[in-house]
Amino acid sequence: MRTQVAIIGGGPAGLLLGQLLHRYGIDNVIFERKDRDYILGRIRAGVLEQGTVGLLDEVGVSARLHQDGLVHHGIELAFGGARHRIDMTKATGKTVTVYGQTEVTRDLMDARLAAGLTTVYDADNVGLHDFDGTQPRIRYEKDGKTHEVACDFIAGCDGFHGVSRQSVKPEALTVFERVYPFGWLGLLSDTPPVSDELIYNNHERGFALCSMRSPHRSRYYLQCALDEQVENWSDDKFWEELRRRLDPEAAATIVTGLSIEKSIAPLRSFVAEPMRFGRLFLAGDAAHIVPPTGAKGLNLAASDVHYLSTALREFYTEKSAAGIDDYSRRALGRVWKAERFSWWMTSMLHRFPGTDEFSSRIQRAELAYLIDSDAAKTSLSENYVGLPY
Ligand code: RFL
Ligand code: PHB
Repeated sequence: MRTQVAIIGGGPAGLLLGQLLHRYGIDNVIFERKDRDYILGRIRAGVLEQGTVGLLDEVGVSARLHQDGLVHHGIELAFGGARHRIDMTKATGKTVTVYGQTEVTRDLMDARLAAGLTTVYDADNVGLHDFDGTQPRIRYEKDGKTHEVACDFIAGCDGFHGVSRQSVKPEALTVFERVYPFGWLGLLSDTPPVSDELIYNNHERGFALCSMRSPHRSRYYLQCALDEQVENWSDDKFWEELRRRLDPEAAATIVTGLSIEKSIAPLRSFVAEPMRFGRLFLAGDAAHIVPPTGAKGLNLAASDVHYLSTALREFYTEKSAAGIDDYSRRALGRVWKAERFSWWMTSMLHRFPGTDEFSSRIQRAELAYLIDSDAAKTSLSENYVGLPY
Protein backbone atom coordinates (compact mmCIF):
# COMPACT_ATOMS: atom_id res chain seq x y z
CA MET A 1 0.00 0.00 0.00
CA ARG A 2 1.06 3.60 -0.58
CA THR A 3 -0.48 6.88 0.58
CA GLN A 4 0.55 10.51 0.74
CA VAL A 5 -0.04 10.97 4.49
CA ALA A 6 -0.14 8.07 6.97
CA ILE A 7 -2.10 9.14 10.05
CA ILE A 8 -1.43 7.24 13.28
CA GLY A 9 -4.48 7.34 15.56
CA GLY A 10 -8.18 7.67 14.76
CA GLY A 11 -9.23 9.99 17.60
CA PRO A 12 -10.51 13.51 16.90
CA ALA A 13 -7.08 14.83 15.77
CA GLY A 14 -6.49 12.02 13.25
CA LEU A 15 -10.06 12.00 11.94
CA LEU A 16 -10.26 15.78 11.50
CA LEU A 17 -6.85 15.87 9.82
CA GLY A 18 -7.99 13.11 7.47
CA GLN A 19 -11.08 15.09 6.42
CA LEU A 20 -9.15 18.36 5.96
CA LEU A 21 -6.49 16.63 3.82
CA HIS A 22 -9.19 14.88 1.78
CA ARG A 23 -10.80 18.27 1.12
CA TYR A 24 -7.46 19.53 -0.19
CA GLY A 25 -7.14 16.48 -2.46
CA ILE A 26 -4.43 14.83 -0.32
CA ASP A 27 -4.70 11.07 0.00
CA ASN A 28 -4.47 9.63 3.54
CA VAL A 29 -4.91 6.41 5.53
CA ILE A 30 -5.60 6.20 9.28
CA PHE A 31 -4.04 3.42 11.38
CA GLU A 32 -5.88 2.94 14.69
CA ARG A 33 -5.00 0.47 17.44
CA LYS A 34 -8.56 0.05 18.76
CA ASP A 35 -11.92 -0.52 17.10
CA ARG A 36 -14.66 1.98 16.31
CA ASP A 37 -16.91 1.08 19.26
CA TYR A 38 -14.07 1.32 21.77
CA ILE A 39 -13.29 4.87 20.60
CA LEU A 40 -16.95 5.87 20.72
CA GLY A 41 -17.21 4.52 24.26
CA ARG A 42 -14.75 7.09 25.65
CA ILE A 43 -16.48 10.00 27.40
CA ARG A 44 -14.23 13.01 27.16
CA ALA A 45 -14.49 16.63 26.08
CA GLY A 46 -17.70 18.61 25.96
CA VAL A 47 -16.93 22.20 24.97
CA LEU A 48 -16.04 23.31 21.43
CA GLU A 49 -14.49 26.68 20.64
CA GLN A 50 -15.99 28.67 17.76
CA GLY A 51 -12.83 27.95 15.73
CA THR A 52 -13.28 24.19 16.20
CA VAL A 53 -16.90 24.46 15.06
CA GLY A 54 -15.64 26.45 12.03
CA LEU A 55 -13.26 23.63 11.07
CA LEU A 56 -16.06 21.06 11.39
CA ASP A 57 -18.19 23.35 9.17
CA GLU A 58 -15.34 23.53 6.67
CA VAL A 59 -15.19 19.74 6.28
CA GLY A 60 -18.99 19.46 6.11
CA VAL A 61 -19.56 17.41 9.27
CA SER A 62 -21.46 19.90 11.41
CA ALA A 63 -25.14 19.28 10.55
CA ARG A 64 -25.88 17.32 13.74
CA LEU A 65 -23.68 19.68 15.77
CA HIS A 66 -25.78 22.68 14.71
CA GLN A 67 -29.00 20.75 15.33
CA ASP A 68 -28.17 19.24 18.74
CA GLY A 69 -25.25 21.31 20.07
CA LEU A 70 -25.99 23.88 22.78
CA VAL A 71 -24.64 27.36 22.08
CA HIS A 72 -23.39 28.92 25.32
CA HIS A 73 -22.78 32.63 25.87
CA GLY A 74 -21.32 32.47 29.36
CA ILE A 75 -20.13 30.37 32.29
CA GLU A 76 -20.72 30.66 36.01
CA LEU A 77 -18.11 30.72 38.74
CA ALA A 78 -19.23 29.71 42.22
CA PHE A 79 -17.32 30.39 45.43
CA GLY A 80 -18.12 31.48 48.98
CA GLY A 81 -21.69 30.18 48.59
CA ALA A 82 -22.62 32.45 45.64
CA ARG A 83 -22.61 32.16 41.85
CA HIS A 84 -21.24 34.82 39.48
CA ARG A 85 -21.88 34.81 35.74
CA ILE A 86 -19.22 35.69 33.17
CA ASP A 87 -20.85 36.88 29.97
CA MET A 88 -18.34 35.69 27.39
CA THR A 89 -20.28 36.89 24.38
CA LYS A 90 -20.52 40.40 25.85
CA ALA A 91 -16.75 40.36 26.40
CA THR A 92 -15.70 38.82 23.08
CA GLY A 93 -18.67 38.62 20.67
CA LYS A 94 -18.07 34.84 20.54
CA THR A 95 -19.73 31.68 21.86
CA VAL A 96 -18.78 28.08 22.65
CA THR A 97 -20.83 25.02 21.70
CA VAL A 98 -21.52 22.17 24.10
CA TYR A 99 -21.39 19.00 21.97
CA GLY A 100 -19.66 15.86 23.17
CA GLN A 101 -16.36 14.60 21.80
CA THR A 102 -18.09 11.24 21.28
CA GLU A 103 -20.54 12.89 18.86
CA VAL A 104 -17.79 14.86 17.05
CA THR A 105 -15.91 11.59 16.61
CA ARG A 106 -19.01 9.75 15.36
CA ASP A 107 -19.73 12.53 12.81
CA LEU A 108 -16.13 12.45 11.55
CA MET A 109 -16.12 8.64 11.34
CA ASP A 110 -19.39 8.67 9.35
CA ALA A 111 -18.05 11.31 6.94
CA ARG A 112 -14.85 9.33 6.43
CA LEU A 113 -16.82 6.20 5.65
CA ALA A 114 -19.10 8.11 3.25
CA ALA A 115 -16.06 9.56 1.44
CA GLY A 116 -14.66 6.04 0.99
CA LEU A 117 -11.42 6.82 2.85
CA THR A 118 -9.42 3.97 4.36
CA THR A 119 -9.16 3.47 8.10
CA VAL A 120 -7.33 0.40 9.40
CA TYR A 121 -8.83 -0.44 12.81
CA ASP A 122 -7.24 -3.01 15.17
CA ALA A 123 -3.79 -2.19 13.75
CA ASP A 124 -1.30 -3.82 16.16
CA ASN A 125 2.33 -2.91 16.81
CA VAL A 126 2.34 0.09 14.51
CA GLY A 127 5.97 1.08 13.79
CA LEU A 128 7.22 4.33 12.26
CA HIS A 129 10.30 4.06 10.03
CA ASP A 130 12.68 6.31 8.06
CA PHE A 131 10.93 9.60 8.80
CA ASP A 132 14.38 11.24 8.87
CA GLY A 133 14.60 10.70 5.11
CA THR A 134 12.24 11.36 2.20
CA GLN A 135 10.56 7.92 2.08
CA PRO A 136 8.98 7.15 5.43
CA ARG A 137 7.19 3.84 6.02
CA ILE A 138 4.65 2.44 8.45
CA ARG A 139 4.63 -1.19 9.50
CA TYR A 140 1.76 -2.80 11.40
CA GLU A 141 0.23 -6.19 12.17
CA LYS A 142 -3.34 -7.20 11.60
CA ASP A 143 -4.96 -10.63 11.73
CA GLY A 144 -1.55 -12.22 12.25
CA LYS A 145 0.01 -10.64 9.14
CA THR A 146 2.60 -7.87 8.88
CA HIS A 147 1.85 -5.03 6.46
CA GLU A 148 4.00 -2.17 5.18
CA VAL A 149 2.84 1.18 3.85
CA ALA A 150 5.02 3.73 2.05
CA CYS A 151 4.12 7.42 2.44
CA ASP A 152 5.39 11.00 2.01
CA PHE A 153 4.60 12.09 5.58
CA ILE A 154 3.52 10.61 8.91
CA ALA A 155 1.09 12.44 11.21
CA GLY A 156 1.36 11.23 14.81
CA CYS A 157 -2.18 11.76 16.17
CA ASP A 158 -2.10 8.83 18.58
CA GLY A 159 -2.61 10.57 21.90
CA PHE A 160 -0.45 10.83 25.00
CA HIS A 161 0.36 7.09 25.24
CA GLY A 162 0.86 6.60 21.49
CA VAL A 163 3.86 5.23 19.62
CA SER A 164 4.66 8.33 17.52
CA ARG A 165 6.30 10.50 20.16
CA GLN A 166 8.06 7.41 21.54
CA SER A 167 9.57 6.75 18.08
CA VAL A 168 11.60 9.96 18.26
CA LYS A 169 15.15 9.79 19.66
CA PRO A 170 14.91 11.00 23.29
CA GLU A 171 17.70 13.55 22.74
CA ALA A 172 15.65 15.22 19.98
CA LEU A 173 12.79 16.00 22.40
CA THR A 174 12.45 18.52 25.20
CA VAL A 175 9.63 17.75 27.60
CA PHE A 176 7.91 20.19 29.98
CA GLU A 177 5.58 18.69 32.55
CA ARG A 178 3.52 19.35 35.65
CA VAL A 179 1.55 16.63 37.39
CA TYR A 180 -1.18 17.91 39.72
CA PRO A 181 -1.75 16.30 43.13
CA PHE A 182 -5.39 15.37 42.37
CA GLY A 183 -7.68 13.93 39.71
CA TRP A 184 -11.25 14.35 38.47
CA LEU A 185 -13.98 11.84 39.17
CA GLY A 186 -16.59 12.20 36.39
CA LEU A 187 -20.19 11.02 36.29
CA LEU A 188 -22.59 11.00 33.34
CA SER A 189 -26.33 10.67 33.93
CA ASP A 190 -29.58 11.05 32.03
CA THR A 191 -30.83 13.88 34.21
CA PRO A 192 -31.47 17.54 33.28
CA PRO A 193 -28.46 19.80 33.96
CA VAL A 194 -28.68 21.83 37.16
CA SER A 195 -28.25 25.09 35.20
CA ASP A 196 -28.35 26.25 31.55
CA GLU A 197 -24.65 27.09 31.69
CA LEU A 198 -21.55 25.35 33.07
CA ILE A 199 -20.78 26.06 36.73
CA TYR A 200 -17.14 25.95 37.88
CA ASN A 201 -17.18 25.62 41.67
CA ASN A 202 -14.31 26.52 43.97
CA HIS A 203 -15.03 24.94 47.36
CA GLU A 204 -13.03 24.15 50.48
CA ARG A 205 -13.86 20.43 50.01
CA GLY A 206 -12.46 20.61 46.48
CA PHE A 207 -13.37 21.73 42.96
CA ALA A 208 -16.60 20.62 41.29
CA LEU A 209 -17.85 21.15 37.72
CA CYS A 210 -21.44 21.02 36.51
CA SER A 211 -21.47 20.38 32.78
CA MET A 212 -23.81 18.73 30.31
CA ARG A 213 -24.18 16.97 26.99
CA SER A 214 -27.82 17.88 26.21
CA PRO A 215 -30.93 19.24 27.98
CA HIS A 216 -31.46 15.68 29.29
CA ARG A 217 -27.92 14.52 29.96
CA SER A 218 -25.60 15.92 32.64
CA ARG A 219 -21.86 15.57 33.16
CA TYR A 220 -20.48 16.32 36.62
CA TYR A 221 -16.92 16.21 37.96
CA LEU A 222 -15.46 16.21 41.47
CA GLN A 223 -11.85 16.90 42.36
CA CYS A 224 -10.58 13.73 44.07
CA ALA A 225 -7.37 12.31 45.53
CA LEU A 226 -4.96 10.70 43.05
CA ASP A 227 -5.26 7.28 44.71
CA GLU A 228 -9.09 7.36 44.75
CA GLN A 229 -10.79 4.25 43.33
CA VAL A 230 -13.95 4.63 41.25
CA GLU A 231 -15.39 1.46 42.90
CA ASN A 232 -15.49 3.36 46.20
CA TRP A 233 -17.91 5.90 44.76
CA SER A 234 -21.52 4.76 44.74
CA ASP A 235 -23.87 7.10 42.87
CA ASP A 236 -25.35 8.22 46.20
CA LYS A 237 -21.92 9.08 47.59
CA PHE A 238 -21.10 11.08 44.43
CA TRP A 239 -24.36 13.10 44.55
CA GLU A 240 -23.98 13.78 48.27
CA GLU A 241 -20.43 15.07 47.83
CA LEU A 242 -21.43 17.15 44.80
CA ARG A 243 -24.30 18.79 46.72
CA ARG A 244 -21.91 19.77 49.50
CA ARG A 245 -19.66 21.59 47.01
CA LEU A 246 -22.45 23.49 45.20
CA ASP A 247 -24.02 26.83 46.11
CA PRO A 248 -27.29 26.50 48.11
CA GLU A 249 -29.58 27.10 45.10
CA ALA A 250 -27.88 24.52 42.90
CA ALA A 251 -27.70 22.04 45.80
CA ALA A 252 -31.44 22.42 46.36
CA THR A 253 -32.47 22.05 42.72
CA ILE A 254 -30.06 19.46 41.30
CA VAL A 255 -31.78 16.39 39.85
CA THR A 256 -29.92 13.16 40.58
CA GLY A 257 -30.26 9.73 38.98
CA LEU A 258 -28.44 6.58 37.94
CA SER A 259 -24.98 7.01 36.48
CA ILE A 260 -24.32 5.85 32.91
CA GLU A 261 -20.56 6.18 33.30
CA LYS A 262 -18.12 6.99 36.09
CA SER A 263 -14.35 7.34 35.72
CA ILE A 264 -11.29 9.02 37.22
CA ALA A 265 -8.79 11.04 35.17
CA PRO A 266 -5.46 12.39 36.48
CA LEU A 267 -4.61 16.03 35.75
CA ARG A 268 -1.43 16.89 33.89
CA SER A 269 0.22 19.70 31.92
CA PHE A 270 2.69 18.41 29.33
CA VAL A 271 4.40 19.77 26.22
CA ALA A 272 6.94 17.96 24.01
CA GLU A 273 8.97 20.22 21.74
CA PRO A 274 9.37 20.42 18.79
CA MET A 275 6.29 19.01 17.02
CA ARG A 276 8.12 18.06 13.81
CA PHE A 277 10.93 15.54 13.24
CA GLY A 278 11.85 15.34 9.55
CA ARG A 279 8.74 13.92 7.90
CA LEU A 280 6.95 13.09 11.16
CA PHE A 281 4.56 15.64 12.67
CA LEU A 282 2.92 15.33 16.10
CA ALA A 283 -0.57 16.75 16.67
CA GLY A 284 -3.07 16.80 19.56
CA ASP A 285 -2.51 14.85 22.78
CA ALA A 286 0.51 13.09 21.19
CA ALA A 287 2.38 16.38 21.63
CA HIS A 288 0.70 18.04 24.60
CA ILE A 289 -1.73 17.56 27.47
CA VAL A 290 -3.67 20.18 29.40
CA PRO A 291 -5.68 19.71 32.60
CA PRO A 292 -9.38 19.72 31.57
CA THR A 293 -10.28 22.81 33.63
CA GLY A 294 -9.99 25.15 30.63
CA ALA A 295 -11.75 22.74 28.19
CA LYS A 296 -8.83 23.11 25.77
CA GLY A 297 -7.57 19.57 24.88
CA LEU A 298 -9.81 18.74 21.94
CA ASN A 299 -9.72 22.34 20.74
CA LEU A 300 -5.90 22.32 20.65
CA ALA A 301 -5.99 19.08 18.66
CA ALA A 302 -8.23 20.93 16.17
CA SER A 303 -5.95 23.99 15.86
CA ASP A 304 -2.86 21.75 15.43
CA VAL A 305 -4.43 19.86 12.54
CA HIS A 306 -5.59 23.13 11.00
CA TYR A 307 -1.95 24.33 10.92
CA LEU A 308 -0.72 20.94 9.72
CA SER A 309 -3.30 20.50 6.96
CA THR A 310 -2.68 23.99 5.55
CA ALA A 311 1.09 23.36 5.65
CA LEU A 312 0.69 20.09 3.75
CA ARG A 313 -1.63 21.72 1.24
CA GLU A 314 1.06 24.35 0.62
CA PHE A 315 3.61 21.56 0.13
CA TYR A 316 1.53 19.67 -2.43
CA THR A 317 -0.14 22.50 -4.32
CA GLU A 318 2.50 25.26 -4.20
CA LYS A 319 5.55 22.98 -3.94
CA SER A 320 6.64 25.05 -0.93
CA ALA A 321 8.09 23.65 2.30
CA ALA A 322 7.63 26.98 4.13
CA GLY A 323 4.44 25.81 5.86
CA ILE A 324 5.80 22.49 7.09
CA ASP A 325 9.04 24.17 8.20
CA ASP A 326 6.98 26.61 10.30
CA TYR A 327 4.40 24.08 11.63
CA SER A 328 6.05 23.42 14.99
CA ARG A 329 6.62 27.09 15.81
CA ARG A 330 3.07 28.10 14.82
CA ALA A 331 1.37 25.25 16.66
CA LEU A 332 3.48 25.63 19.82
CA GLY A 333 2.71 29.36 20.01
CA ARG A 334 -0.98 28.59 20.45
CA VAL A 335 -0.34 25.46 22.56
CA TRP A 336 1.62 27.37 25.22
CA LYS A 337 -1.10 30.03 25.56
CA ALA A 338 -3.67 27.27 26.15
CA GLU A 339 -1.26 25.58 28.58
CA ARG A 340 -1.00 28.82 30.53
CA PHE A 341 -4.78 29.30 30.61
CA SER A 342 -5.48 25.70 31.65
CA TRP A 343 -2.84 25.85 34.39
CA TRP A 344 -4.26 29.18 35.63
CA MET A 345 -7.87 27.93 35.72
CA THR A 346 -6.70 24.77 37.52
CA SER A 347 -4.69 26.77 40.08
CA MET A 348 -7.53 29.20 40.72
CA LEU A 349 -10.28 26.63 41.17
CA HIS A 350 -8.80 23.59 42.94
CA ARG A 351 -7.89 22.86 46.52
CA PHE A 352 -4.16 22.03 46.67
CA PRO A 353 -3.19 19.59 49.47
CA GLY A 354 -1.00 21.25 52.09
CA THR A 355 -1.85 24.79 50.93
CA ASP A 356 -1.11 27.46 53.52
CA GLU A 357 -3.45 30.28 54.51
CA PHE A 358 -1.56 32.80 52.38
CA SER A 359 -2.15 30.79 49.21
CA SER A 360 -5.85 30.36 50.05
CA ARG A 361 -6.25 34.12 50.45
CA ILE A 362 -4.48 34.75 47.15
CA GLN A 363 -6.84 32.29 45.45
CA ARG A 364 -9.87 34.01 46.93
CA ALA A 365 -8.52 37.43 45.90
CA GLU A 366 -7.99 36.15 42.35
CA LEU A 367 -11.65 35.07 42.15
CA ALA A 368 -12.88 38.32 43.73
CA TYR A 369 -10.80 40.36 41.27
CA LEU A 370 -12.17 38.32 38.39
CA ILE A 371 -15.80 39.06 39.16
CA ASP A 372 -15.12 42.75 39.92
CA SER A 373 -13.01 43.58 36.88
CA ASP A 374 -14.22 43.78 33.28
CA ALA A 375 -10.61 43.49 32.11
CA ALA A 376 -10.15 40.23 34.02
CA LYS A 377 -13.47 38.86 32.75
CA THR A 378 -12.48 39.71 29.17
CA SER A 379 -9.16 37.95 29.63
CA LEU A 380 -10.83 34.77 30.89
CA SER A 381 -13.49 34.96 28.17
CA GLU A 382 -11.17 35.41 25.21
CA ASN A 383 -9.15 32.40 26.29
CA TYR A 384 -12.20 30.25 27.03
CA VAL A 385 -13.89 30.91 23.68
CA GLY A 386 -10.53 30.30 22.00
CA LEU A 387 -7.64 32.52 20.92
CA PRO A 388 -7.41 33.24 17.18
CA TYR A 389 -5.56 30.77 14.93
P1 RFL B 1 -6.98 10.79 21.50
O1 RFL B 1 -8.42 11.15 21.62
O2 RFL B 1 -6.33 10.18 22.68
O3 RFL B 1 -6.86 9.81 20.26
C1 RFL B 1 -5.67 9.12 19.97
C2 RFL B 1 -6.01 7.85 19.21
O4 RFL B 1 -4.81 7.15 18.88
C3 RFL B 1 -4.98 5.76 19.15
N1 RFL B 1 -3.66 5.15 19.41
C4 RFL B 1 -2.99 4.41 18.50
N2 RFL B 1 -3.29 4.07 17.24
C5 RFL B 1 -2.38 3.29 16.56
N3 RFL B 1 -1.22 2.85 17.12
C6 RFL B 1 -0.87 3.20 18.38
N4 RFL B 1 0.27 2.78 18.93
C7 RFL B 1 -1.79 4.01 19.12
N5 RFL B 1 -1.77 4.53 20.38
C8 RFL B 1 -2.91 5.21 20.53
C9 RFL B 1 -5.92 5.72 20.35
O5 RFL B 1 -6.58 4.46 20.45
C10 RFL B 1 -6.86 6.88 20.05
O6 RFL B 1 -7.99 6.47 19.31
O7 RFL B 1 -6.08 12.04 21.06
P2 RFL B 1 -6.43 13.29 20.10
O8 RFL B 1 -7.05 12.80 18.84
O9 RFL B 1 -5.20 14.11 20.06
O10 RFL B 1 -7.59 14.11 20.84
C11 RFL B 1 -7.35 14.76 22.07
C12 RFL B 1 -8.61 14.80 22.93
O11 RFL B 1 -9.15 13.49 23.01
C13 RFL B 1 -8.33 15.34 24.34
O12 RFL B 1 -7.45 16.43 24.28
C14 RFL B 1 -9.62 15.80 25.05
O13 RFL B 1 -10.46 14.72 25.31
C15 RFL B 1 -9.28 16.51 26.37
N6 RFL B 1 -10.47 16.91 27.12
C16 RFL B 1 -11.18 18.06 26.79
N7 RFL B 1 -10.84 18.79 25.72
C17 RFL B 1 -11.58 19.88 25.34
O14 RFL B 1 -11.24 20.54 24.35
N8 RFL B 1 -12.71 20.28 26.03
C18 RFL B 1 -13.13 19.59 27.12
O15 RFL B 1 -14.18 19.95 27.66
C19 RFL B 1 -12.35 18.45 27.55
N9 RFL B 1 -12.72 17.75 28.63
C20 RFL B 1 -10.89 16.16 28.22
C21 RFL B 1 -12.02 16.61 28.96
C22 RFL B 1 -10.24 14.97 28.59
C23 RFL B 1 -10.68 14.26 29.66
N10 RFL B 1 -10.00 13.05 29.97
C24 RFL B 1 -10.62 11.84 30.30
C25 RFL B 1 -8.59 12.93 29.66
C26 RFL B 1 -12.47 15.92 30.07
C27 RFL B 1 -11.79 14.76 30.44
C28 RFL B 1 -12.29 14.07 31.68
C1 PHB C 1 -17.15 18.28 29.99
O1 PHB C 1 -18.35 18.56 29.78
O2 PHB C 1 -16.72 17.12 29.93
C2 PHB C 1 -16.22 19.37 30.36
C3 PHB C 1 -16.63 20.69 30.25
C4 PHB C 1 -15.77 21.72 30.60
C5 PHB C 1 -14.51 21.42 31.07
C6 PHB C 1 -14.08 20.09 31.16
C7 PHB C 1 -14.94 19.06 30.82
O3 PHB C 1 -13.68 22.43 31.44
